[in-house]
Amino acid sequence: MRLRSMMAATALAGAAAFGAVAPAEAAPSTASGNVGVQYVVNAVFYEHRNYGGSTLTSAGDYGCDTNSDVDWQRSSMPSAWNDEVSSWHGFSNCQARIYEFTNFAGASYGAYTNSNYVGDAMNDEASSYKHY
Ligand SMILES: [Ca+2]
Ligand SMILES: [Ca+2]
Repeated sequence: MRLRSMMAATALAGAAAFGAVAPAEAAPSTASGNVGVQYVVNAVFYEHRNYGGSTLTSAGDYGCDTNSDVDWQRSSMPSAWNDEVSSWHGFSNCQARIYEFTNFAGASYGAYTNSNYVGDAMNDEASSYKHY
């Protein structure tokens, strides 16, 4: 019973997050005060391959452009997420590249919009990432 209500809450939160993407992209705003529509989801990282397990949402004030430059980056993962990522979905036109170590060092994988498995070499290794 408890599990069921948790799953329902997760589904609702997911729907709310994705619902916020379109309006924020259509009208990017620097206005503070309405965080609910200011952030867009750029990627969702997953603990397991094939988009399974816990999720880590990467969000920003806006999505990614079509240039090859870096749009967003995170030089270290949240501590609970160091060496955990096994797959991801990209959103808001973003691709992701993951790095073995913090500060974008070591081996890397990507950039891809989606990856249902990062491969044996990079599985449970990601410690930083960039969005393109
Ligand atoms: Ca994993
Ligand atoms: Ca690592």
